Amino acid sequence: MGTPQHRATDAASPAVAAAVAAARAPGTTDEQWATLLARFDREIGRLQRLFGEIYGAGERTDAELALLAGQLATSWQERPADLQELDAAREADPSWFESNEMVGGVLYVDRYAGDLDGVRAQIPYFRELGLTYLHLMPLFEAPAQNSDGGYAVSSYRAVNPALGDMEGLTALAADLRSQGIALVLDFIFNHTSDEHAWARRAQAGEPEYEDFYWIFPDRTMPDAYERTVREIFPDDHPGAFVPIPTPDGHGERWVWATFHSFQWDLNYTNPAVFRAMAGEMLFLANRGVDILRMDAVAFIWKQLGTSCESLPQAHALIQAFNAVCRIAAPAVLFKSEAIVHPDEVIGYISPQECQLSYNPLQMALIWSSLATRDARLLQQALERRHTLPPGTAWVNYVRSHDDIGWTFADEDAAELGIDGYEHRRFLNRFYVDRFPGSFARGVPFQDNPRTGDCRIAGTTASLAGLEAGDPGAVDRIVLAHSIVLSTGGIPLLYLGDEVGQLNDLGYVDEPGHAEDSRWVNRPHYPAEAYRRRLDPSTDSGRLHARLRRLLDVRRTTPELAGNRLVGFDARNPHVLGYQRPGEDPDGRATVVLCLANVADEPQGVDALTLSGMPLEALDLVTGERVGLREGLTLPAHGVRWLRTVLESGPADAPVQKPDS
Ligand code: OTU
Repeated sequence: MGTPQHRATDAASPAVAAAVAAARAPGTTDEQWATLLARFDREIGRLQRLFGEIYGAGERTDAELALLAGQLATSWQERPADLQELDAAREADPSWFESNEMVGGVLYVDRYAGDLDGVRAQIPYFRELGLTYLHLMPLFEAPAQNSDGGYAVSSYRAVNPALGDMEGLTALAADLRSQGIALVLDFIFNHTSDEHAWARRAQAGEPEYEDFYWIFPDRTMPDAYERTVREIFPDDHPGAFVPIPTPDGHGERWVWATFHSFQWDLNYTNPAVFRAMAGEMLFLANRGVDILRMDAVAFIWKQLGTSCESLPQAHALIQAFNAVCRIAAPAVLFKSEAIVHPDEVIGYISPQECQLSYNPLQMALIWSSLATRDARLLQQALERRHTLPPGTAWVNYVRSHDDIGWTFADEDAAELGIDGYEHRRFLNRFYVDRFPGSFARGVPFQDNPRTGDCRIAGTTASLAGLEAGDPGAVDRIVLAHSIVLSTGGIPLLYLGDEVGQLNDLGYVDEPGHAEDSRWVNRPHYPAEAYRRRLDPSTDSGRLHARLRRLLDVRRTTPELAGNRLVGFDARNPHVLGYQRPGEDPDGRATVVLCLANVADEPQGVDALTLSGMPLEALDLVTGERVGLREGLTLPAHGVRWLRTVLESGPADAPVQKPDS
């Protein structure tokens, strides 16, 4: 391979080159070393630039970068051989996650399966569903009660002993991978718990660790920051800061805690924090994690006089973490968790930042369309806000473990004559059953009478009408899932929803959960519903069979890969329409036309509207041929995935323009 050793020195400072060279381990082959140096060559210039943007150019920054570079070189060399192979394989196939075979599931280890062995025991069921991606909710060491469902991490290197241990997690990651399932874990990098060793040492007054957090001796700076930041969990504490004792225990000081008082925000203006967290990230990567869910990305950079959300440095920091992975664990992808205005959500998505992102707009508007029986806001979002940069993908979901916030753009709604404020008020009332005739049985979350802010919580089934006994419930659940399965991206199932699990009102009696209504939508494994799943005379059975069918069809429908979507104006406000152009398994240019009726009565798409389509289509779900010349009728909450073969023209010729 010549003398590739010199190339890393070209792109970086001599200090970086020296640190990398010094990190070479005796067992590393020339070929491995050349591979690593090539990655440094590709990424180190970018990392250096980002460090300059974040920390300012200077000797301290250079020294930190050199330390980091050495750490990266060591980490990749310590990476198990199978993961090093995976690195190369995914570099060679960077769009692996855009396949129509990708399907995700998410679960709490303790609630769904007891422990990590219980998760392993469920692998046959995951295979039955066709999962290729499994998100285990935070499973790290955390405070006994105050853990925010694991989002308050006390050690990133230790598994909560009730669930298993690190060896067990590593083994499970390998088992999942051997079954074609990628492991997704959270990277909770905005904050640690107040029981993390760093927080304890800060509490004890060690200056090195006080500098890991935002600690102030009095209210001067907290007051100044709080003039411009949002309250995220007002039920827990007002503002962004909470009081903590001084090291001597006699006085009071203030620490930044965006979420709960026991979740302390890390101070990324300190480069030592970045380096420490890069170390934790790579530790997890080397255990076999495939995708890191980047928690609370919007909050990681603070600046006086701003909202302290989605600031440019937040992006620079995530890009720097991305560069770290490209060098030391290139198989790993990031998924952005930004549940904010759609203009901000998109800002985190690129191959250089987060390759994947939750799609909170689609999620919120699915529920909006079911409440209003009007598909237009969702239609507009699909036509306007669905496109992504190449090399990235949405993670589409019906609901998550969190609350549902109505994160659509008011400007978009205004174009349809909808007042954003009033619409959110309506949706909140509708979904907590304070609207006459509502089929939904959700509960309010963080109802803030002072600001008028409110979000809602509930399982898919309870929100869709199953708890209320509404006859449309199963159809609505299928409809919601058909959208996340067919619009493009990775569909993510909240496991248990596929058998219609209902709200868990028992959470109020669980230690530490009563104050957080999101626990209503985090039920324990719904054993009864799972038992009924093969019985077609039950709601669970009907739901499971229909979702299984959609999952199977998705897997064998190549048009559903990737993200290309062309709107289809069904000329009926109750009917959502979109086309997925592509090629069928025989290589013919095709379009899959997806239609969904969000109304409670049958709705038609007339013959004129369909006149631009070929004469007939194949209904992919029922296997029937469907004539398109007479128009179509969709039953209440009905869904169709119709493949038409284009008579001529290239695969990318759209059948109908969004505005025609
Ligand atoms: C995330 O959510 C997690 O999903 C939550 O479960 C955690 O409690 C929280 O971070 C703290 O770790 O406010 O209501 O995008 O919507 O980051 C959920 C902004 C949350 C927030 C999101 C946060």
